Amino acid sequence: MFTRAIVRKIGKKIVNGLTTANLGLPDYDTALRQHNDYIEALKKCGVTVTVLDPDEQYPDSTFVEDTAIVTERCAVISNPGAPSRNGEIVHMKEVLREFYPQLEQIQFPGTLDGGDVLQVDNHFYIGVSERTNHEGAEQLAAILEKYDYTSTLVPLKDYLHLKTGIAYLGNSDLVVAGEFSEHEVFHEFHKIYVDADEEYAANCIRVNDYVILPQGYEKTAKKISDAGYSLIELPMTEFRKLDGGLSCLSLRF
Ligand code: CIR
Repeated sequence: MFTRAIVRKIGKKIVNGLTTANLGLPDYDTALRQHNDYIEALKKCGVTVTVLDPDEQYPDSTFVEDTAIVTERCAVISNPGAPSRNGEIVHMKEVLREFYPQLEQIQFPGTLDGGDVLQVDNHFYIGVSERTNHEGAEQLAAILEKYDYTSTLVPLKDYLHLKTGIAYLGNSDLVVAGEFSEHEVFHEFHKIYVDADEEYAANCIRVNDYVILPQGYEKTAKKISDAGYSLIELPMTEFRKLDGGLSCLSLRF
């Protein structure tokens, strides 16, 4: 059960965010509307949302998920692997202190993006990616162990982040796309497969009684709905242009 979420309003500089998507530049006004819809959706799920001011120093700073790992027992400030994003953690550390008096932190030479961390009950899957190096993943595993959590490292082949291609809904239901569809590490889960042409929809989030899904991915929406979940579908076109998905836009705890 999530009671809180932290999001950061988009700034005008969002157009300068990192991307590999080749979908053009995001439109600020549309992105702002989509972000507002996102906040409303979280509220509908019963979550109290802390909305941080835009941070024009960091174009990607609306993707707050990458700056921390928040759990029931601890919070860990990450160490984002993209140099242009690393400074985002400074303010997030201040913000999270209000909720978690004792914060853990990933240290150089370890790097880690929160988007590479998937929690499944008391176990964590940690992607080793272009952003999260082995050292960073090992540091996180060691921190989590102190709090009686277990973890598995998952080297990535293609995806930017682990959660770009995977989401855990609960009840052993795992939404998987691309390289994770047949990955041996996830063999024991009940899989909801996302077709290649709907790959972006694999980054969905379960928030209490709902699964929030990007709008326009009808096959995936049907599969998740058929599995018994209530859906909220949100337009995400502008964030997709920056390789950003639904999970990236909030820290939920
Ligand atoms: C970046 O490349 O860092 C941002 N443009 C997108 C971050 C997406 N975050 C995530 O998947 N957790």
